[in-house]
Amino acid sequence: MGTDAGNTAGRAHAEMPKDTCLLMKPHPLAIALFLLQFLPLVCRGAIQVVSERNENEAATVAFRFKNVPPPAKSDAAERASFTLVDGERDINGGDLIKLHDGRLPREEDQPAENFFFRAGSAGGRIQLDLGSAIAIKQVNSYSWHGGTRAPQVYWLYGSDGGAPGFQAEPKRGTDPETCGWKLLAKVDTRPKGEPLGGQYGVSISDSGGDLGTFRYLLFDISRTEGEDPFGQTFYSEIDVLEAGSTATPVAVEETKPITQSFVAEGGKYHFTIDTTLAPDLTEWADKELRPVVKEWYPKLIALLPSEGFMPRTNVTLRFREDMGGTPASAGGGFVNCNAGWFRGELKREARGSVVHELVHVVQNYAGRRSDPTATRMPGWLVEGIPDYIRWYLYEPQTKGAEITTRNLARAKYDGSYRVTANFLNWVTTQYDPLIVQKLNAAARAGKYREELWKEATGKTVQELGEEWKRFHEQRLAVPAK
Ligand SMILES: [Ca+2]
Ligand SMILES: [Zn+2]
Repeated sequence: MGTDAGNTAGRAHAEMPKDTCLLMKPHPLAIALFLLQFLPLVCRGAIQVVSERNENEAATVAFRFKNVPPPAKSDAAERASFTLVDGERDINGGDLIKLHDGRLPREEDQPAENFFFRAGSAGGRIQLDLGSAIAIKQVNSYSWHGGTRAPQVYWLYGSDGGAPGFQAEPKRGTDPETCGWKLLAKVDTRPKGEPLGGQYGVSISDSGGDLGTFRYLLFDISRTEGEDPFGQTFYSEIDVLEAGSTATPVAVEETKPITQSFVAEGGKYHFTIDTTLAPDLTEWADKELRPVVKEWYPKLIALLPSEGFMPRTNVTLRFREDMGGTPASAGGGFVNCNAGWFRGELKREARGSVVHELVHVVQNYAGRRSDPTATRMPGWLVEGIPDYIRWYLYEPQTKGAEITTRNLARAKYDGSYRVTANFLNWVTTQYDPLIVQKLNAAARAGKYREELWKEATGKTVQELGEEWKRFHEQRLAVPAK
């Protein structure tokens, strides 16, 4: 634990001061009355904290609220320097720059686009240095998360840096009010007795004009809950609006969904291709991918029949930018396509990889979660079957699964993907044209057993594997061992 809640613990629920203009401690009645008559002259008004929440369903990438202004660009915070005074940043999140880069997360759970304190910690302190003392009209803060990391709990202090004994970076053990800071507001946007998720906007201002003239601001940020380690608010942006300035709202490209829907087999199967995140691939997907999906999804179902099988009737292909090094993947009725990888493979492997993923959609193998008695289909077959169909039935002309002198030495029947595809093709042509169908049907019923190989071919899978390897060694004229 790098930090302790210290003086912040237990304060989160406190009410904010109604009047921050009295500069003196309580005085005898006479002095108080004396001051009161000047109040309208010396008092700046009252600091107001306006906070609003868009519940999860209503939250959009634009962060729009009724009374809290939208996040701003080119405000004073954008030019300020932010310092982590106390506490540790969570490395799954963004750096402090995320708080004043004039950019917003695009969804409720986008850690890298927010700043938040380390999981399990009690929060911390962040200091803003505006470079020089300026009159501040408003301080606004924004956060977004689907759960307990959404609401904001913090105390805000301001200072012009001029008080004697001023400390620019007071740690949590030090009450900022003892070292030249003024408490401006206590923020706690947690709704009572409701789920905390959503998008929050907080606007701190003064009903009498400006908040004050400050060079420094200090945020003492608390976690929203301590029941689990994940009470650290996802802060998306902090704005500081200078008096007399007009804020430029952050421009948000409202992404219009780009989807194309089509059917196959007279409406029996429905498909959607979603290129919202890769608009440049829309035309290719329409011209090149769509016909493949439309033709091959029903074909794959016919190639892999089994008793009582009800194939999925709705399949969505979506292009994504967050898949790292994975070209494509499938899960449920979804095929995920890595937009970056596809861009480089449009003329080569893009379509075939989708055929491979569609086989996964059709495989629909029994898992132990839904059927505790299901046997396990080995991974090399789960991947070998889609590659067999892809390389030998969909695009045999590309010869993508050949055994050559270069890969022969490493080739093993259970080598998965293309190597297993080659093995399955060999067993199909040499022993049993229905071997793939039989293995698939067994796996779908949760009844795959290694004996299936012997029952179908008279040989064990290991014997077949050795024979297959010898076949290639002789074909490539490599002397057998
Ligand atoms: Ca900003
Ligand atoms: Zn696969």
